[in-house]
Order: sequence, then C-alpha cells, then structure tokens
Amino acid sequence: MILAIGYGAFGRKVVNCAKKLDKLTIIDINEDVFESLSNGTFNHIVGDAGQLEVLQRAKITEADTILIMTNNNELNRKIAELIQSINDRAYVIVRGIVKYPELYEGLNVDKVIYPLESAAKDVVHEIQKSKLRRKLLDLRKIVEDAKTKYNNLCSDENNLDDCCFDAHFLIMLHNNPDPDAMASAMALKTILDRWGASSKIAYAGKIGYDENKAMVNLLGIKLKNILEVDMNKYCGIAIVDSSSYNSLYSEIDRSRDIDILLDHHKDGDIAANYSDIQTEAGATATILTTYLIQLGIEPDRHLATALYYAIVSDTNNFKRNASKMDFEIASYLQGLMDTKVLEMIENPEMETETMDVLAKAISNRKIIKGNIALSYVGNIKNRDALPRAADFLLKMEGIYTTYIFGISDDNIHISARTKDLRVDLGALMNEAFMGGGHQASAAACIPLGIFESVSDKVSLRQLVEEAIQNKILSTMGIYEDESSNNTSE
Ligand SMILES: [Mn+2]
Repeated sequence: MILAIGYGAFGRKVVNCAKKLDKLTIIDINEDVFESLSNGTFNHIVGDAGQLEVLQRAKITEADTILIMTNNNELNRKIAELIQSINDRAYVIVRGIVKYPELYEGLNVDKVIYPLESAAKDVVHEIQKSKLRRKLLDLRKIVEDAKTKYNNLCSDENNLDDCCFDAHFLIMLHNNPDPDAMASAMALKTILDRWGASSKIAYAGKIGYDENKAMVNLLGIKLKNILEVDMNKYCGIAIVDSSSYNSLYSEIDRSRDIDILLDHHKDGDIAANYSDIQTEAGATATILTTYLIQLGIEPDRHLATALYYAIVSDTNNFKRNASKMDFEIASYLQGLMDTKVLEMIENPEMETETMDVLAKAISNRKIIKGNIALSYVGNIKNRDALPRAADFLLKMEGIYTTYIFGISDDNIHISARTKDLRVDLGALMNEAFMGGGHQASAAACIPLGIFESVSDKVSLRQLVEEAIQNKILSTMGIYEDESSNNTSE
C-alpha cells in the first residue's frame, strides 16, 4: 500500500501518476481538496498527519511506500520523525526544499525530491533536444537547397545535358570503410529518403576483413566504388565518419563544396556547409542514431543492426572512447536489431584463401628462441589474411611474437603481433622496414623491386624469406648463429 500525505497541487500530480502501481491511501488536513474525488476512488482521510492517531487511522504500519508531500517543511519533518518510530520498513520519499538542505538530517528517509529542480532538469533536457532540432532544421535546409538545384537544372529544357544527375547526394566513405562509416551512411541515406532526396554511397580502397564483407552482404548495403563515380552527377556531397582529406580518395576534387559532414574524429581539415563533429561520441553511428530518434524515424532491423555493430566495433566493445551516449544509444538499438544477423557478421565464414594462408602460416612456421614464430606464406591475393594469420599463430602454445609475410602486388607485406610487453613491435617494424603500428601489432610493406632480377620462383622465395627473416632477427638483436640451431618444425 502507498500512503500519500499532502494532496495539494504536487501531491495530486504524484497520486495521478502512481495510482496504477498499488492501493493508495491519502491524508490531507483540508477536507476541500477531496471534493473532486469521486466516492471510493481512493481511501482518504481528513486530518493532521502530524498526529499519531491520524497516521494509525491510515494504517501506516501496512504501508510499503510513504510519500510526504505537504508544502509545510516543518510538518514534513515532524511526520518523517513520527514514521520512523512506527514503520521503519517503509520506503520513505519526502518533499525537500533546496534552501534547507539539512531539513531531514538524522532521519531515515530514502529519497528527497525537489519538485522544482526536477522540473528544471526536464527543461534542460528539452533545451538539448531543441538544439538538436535546430541542427536538423539546418541539415534539412541543405537538403532542400540541393533538391531545388536538382529541380532547376532538370526542368530547364536548354539544360537537358546537365540534368543527368545520378542522385541528389553522394555520400562518401573514407578509404577501406569500416562498419561505422557504412552504418552512418545507411542512416544518413534513410534520413535523406525521408526528406525526399535520393542518394548513393561510394567508397574508396576496398572492403577488407571478412566481418565487413559479411556486414555488406547480410545487410544488403549498396555501395559504389569511387572509381566508377562522377562527382559532378550529384547535387550535393556528404561525408560520414571522416573529416580529413587524407583518409578520402586522393583524387577527389578538393575545390568541390562539401555539403554535409558528420563525424567524431578530432583535427579534421574539411569544411562543410553543414558540419556536426561530436568528438565525445564513440562512433558516428551514435550521432546519426540521435538524429533518427529526434526525427521520429525508427530504424528497421537491418539499419539498427548496422548501427549497433558500428558502435560495438568502433568502441572495441565499449572499451575505447565509449561515452554515456554510446551506451544509451546502443541499448536503444539492441531492442530493434537482429541478433542472429549480428552474430553472423561477428563470426563470418572464413574465405578459402584466408584459410589457405592460415594453413601455410602454420606449416611454414619457423620457431626462433622458443617463442618467436616466423612464417612466409608466399603469394597472396588478400592482404587481410596476414594479420589474421599473425593473430592465429599467437594462439599457439608458447608463442609470444609472430611475423607473417607474403607477396602481393609487387610488394612484400609483413604483419606482426606480440603478447610480450618488452617488445615494441611498432618501433621494431619501423626500424627494420620503415613500417609502423602499435606495441602489440604492426605491419610493413616493402617493394619487391630489389629481387626483381630473380626470375626463378623458388630462388625468389628463398631470397625473400632469408632477407626478411635476417632483418627481423638482427633488429630484434638475435644473430644468425643463435638462430641457426633452431629447428623449423
Ligand atoms: Mn568511426
């Protein structure tokens, strides 16, 4: 049972909201306040709740929750004191006043409510929403301008040639796009659709990693290769998940106006007519989801799955730069996404070539000093197989550092991994091959040019293998005589 004390303006509001939760008893000293209550709605008692007798009449010992809500501070405190001696099991909620922060000091109350401050917080929340609404009005304006431009050019009969736009907007992704870029583009496309503007999504580089390919295939994301795109065939250009020309296709016309820029990276060099860069967000997908929510667009299962996977992968499972906003948005998306599809994206079937490279990496491995695995896998088509193989070999018992290398497009590619904290692979790969990376993972790419005169494949293989191996070992401070007595298992 809920016992509500005080049935003024505030008490009435609370009772109205709480009436479905449990049986209610109301006490107020003023008989008039109950006039509007139709008979039997609530059990109500007219009396001074500062009197023990009145509280007993209200069966206070049976109350699970007690709300003290009169507008008289001293009376509220007195009631709270009385209650403590007769029902110490109830959850007690009292009305507080900011001017007297110590009003309930020494008493066992569970929660002090400040009605005005709560309302003020709601107002702040609404102000934030109004800021977002303003942003979306600005974005809408950009979209309407592009639509007008499109209509003007296309309705002008003398200009028929200029009219062959592919779509209103081209949404550009950074090189080798990641899940965040792709999901954000899908969300922006959804918003543009809602506003009657068509769009195409273009990427540069390639869709690497089996997970990313699985995401594209399973979610049916339509992407164009930037090499097949004529930017002049779009009224507006949008960029998501990147604000720096360095990460975009190098040949794009930098003098072209960028209309929409949505990102969460610092230190970008791209200016746009509409730009929203929120560096506190763990993923651009988080920002785009707040747009969808504000616009009342509920993402369908595919879009929700893409956005969720984007946040999870960009924040490395909420371990990297994840903000409160990312958690809130992810939990919203979790209710809408397709968990089966997500699982398939996270555990894609491995490509045959990747598997071949893994097999070669295992069988060709040389173990140096008991814990370093070096493996040459020969010619490869997909370079992403190398880091996979480097990760994979690191799982072998006793192995602390792995180097996998192979040849692709006239370059030798090396991928290295370590769980040995004393080794700084980024520095090591830089010193040995001008490569780079982090302490635990690094890579390098060396032109094959120096071996070009070698026509015999077997000799080339041997030369590359020896040269790379010796360079790695000498940079690690291991010399040939030390390693020569190691077996290649
Ligand atoms: Mn991102």
